[in-house]
Amino acid sequence: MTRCSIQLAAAPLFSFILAAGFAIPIPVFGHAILVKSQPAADSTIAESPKQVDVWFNDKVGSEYKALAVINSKGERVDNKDIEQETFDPSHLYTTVTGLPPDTYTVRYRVVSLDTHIVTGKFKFTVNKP
Ligand SMILES: [Cu+2]
Repeated sequence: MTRCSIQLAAAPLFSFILAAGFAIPIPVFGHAILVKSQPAADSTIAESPKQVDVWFNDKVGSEYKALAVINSKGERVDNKDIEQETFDPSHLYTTVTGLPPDTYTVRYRVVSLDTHIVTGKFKFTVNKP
C-alpha cells in the first residue's frame, strides 16, 4: 500500500471536505512502506543469514511490531527476539540460527506514524552450499 485515506479522527481539518462529499483518498505523510530488507526480497543466498532486517521509509511505532521468519513447512524459525534500532526506528530485525537450505517467508507488521497498521511479506532462499 503506497497511499492511504485521511482518517477523520486523525485529521479533523479535512472532515469538512469529506462531509462535502469529496471523500477521495489523500496521500498522508507517515504511512510506512517497506523499502529494503536483508536478505533482499526474492534473493537467493549461499548460507544462512545471522539475522533478518527490514527498513521502512519512515520510523514505525515501538508497539505491536512483529517480524517472523517461516520455513516452507510453515514453521516459525526466527528466534522471536525482534529489536528496533534505537537510533533508526525505521529499522527492525530478528536473529535466526543456522537456517538450512529452504525458501523462507518473512512476515512483518508495524504501526505507521499515521496509526495505520502495515503488514506484508517477502521470500528469500538459502541454497545448498
Ligand atoms: Cu497510512
